[in-house]
Amino acid sequence: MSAAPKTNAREEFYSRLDTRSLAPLWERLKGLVPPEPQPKTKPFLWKWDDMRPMVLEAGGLLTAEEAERRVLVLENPAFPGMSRATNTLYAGVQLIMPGEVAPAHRHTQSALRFILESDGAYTAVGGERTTMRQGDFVITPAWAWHDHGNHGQGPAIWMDVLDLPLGQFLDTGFGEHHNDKEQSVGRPEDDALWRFGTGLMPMEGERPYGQTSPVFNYPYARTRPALVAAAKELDPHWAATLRFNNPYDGGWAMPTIATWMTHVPSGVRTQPMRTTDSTIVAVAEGRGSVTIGDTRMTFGPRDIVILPNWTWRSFEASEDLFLFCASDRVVHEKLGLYRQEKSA
Ligand code: 1HN
Repeated sequence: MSAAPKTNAREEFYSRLDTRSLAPLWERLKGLVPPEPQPKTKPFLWKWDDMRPMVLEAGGLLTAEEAERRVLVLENPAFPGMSRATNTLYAGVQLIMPGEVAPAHRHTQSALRFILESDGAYTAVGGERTTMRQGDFVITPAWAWHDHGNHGQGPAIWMDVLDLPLGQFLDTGFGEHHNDKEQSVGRPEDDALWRFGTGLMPMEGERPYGQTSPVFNYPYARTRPALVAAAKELDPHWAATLRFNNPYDGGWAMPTIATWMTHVPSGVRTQPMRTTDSTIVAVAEGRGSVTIGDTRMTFGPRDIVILPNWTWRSFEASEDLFLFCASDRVVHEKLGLYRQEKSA
């Protein structure tokens, strides 16, 4: 699919087309249908030791309430000014100091939190609070009221991931504020986990959050031992990987963001693979390195790494690694676009 050679007559024709908002497809086809995906997202690493003091500094400049959400956006250098960690996902690090409240609001975007540091922070979703502990994966379904607070002694810091860029593409993003700073809480803590997260399901009743899992906190205290158990048999490319599922149908926990955790035991190196989705990785525990294309990055606990789409990657653990991952894979699968390639 190479473009036809340019001649003066053709060029002159193209500029006349342009004045009528028309364009020659044959000049564009190659760019529109390349022989393989052309990733724009760049590999990137945010170090916890850089992020933490800066988000705490923001805490000295304005309150959570003033900010509405006091967050440092993780902006991929490929997308300056666009609030994108990858081509399709937004990510940031949010701070709530003891006694503060991030006021209740809701929006059409789906959000998740991966907790990096917390001593008694909570979020409320749909009339229920959950305490957020380090390593927990917490979901805010689309259009669910949510507010956050901190009853602990120290700062609470977590990574937010939202499907904002996807919503921007579809032009479906909007939200509203709650009349009250905090929504009223009508159910006991961990109610959702007891009703939906024990291998049991209510016999009757509607799905409370449409396509999103009704379990909104997947505690690390449960995930970690499951990963350790799974590591008895390692996959050469995925090591020990478990995905977070929706108990209603066994599918992904969220309709637009795929989430899973990978455990790479110390000394193990995964075989290179590439996938059509782009992935945000937060290090829950451990140290190691990742080779992304020809870039090698060394990381430690609570660092955040971007794996661009369709780029070879391989992890190596120098200490037992536990990685939280979020990608747009679920959207690729729904649209029949997901592909992966694995080195032998
Ligand atoms: C949001 O609602 C939160 O609820 C965090 O914590 C980050 C980024 C953009 C739009 C809404 C939150 C957000 C956000």
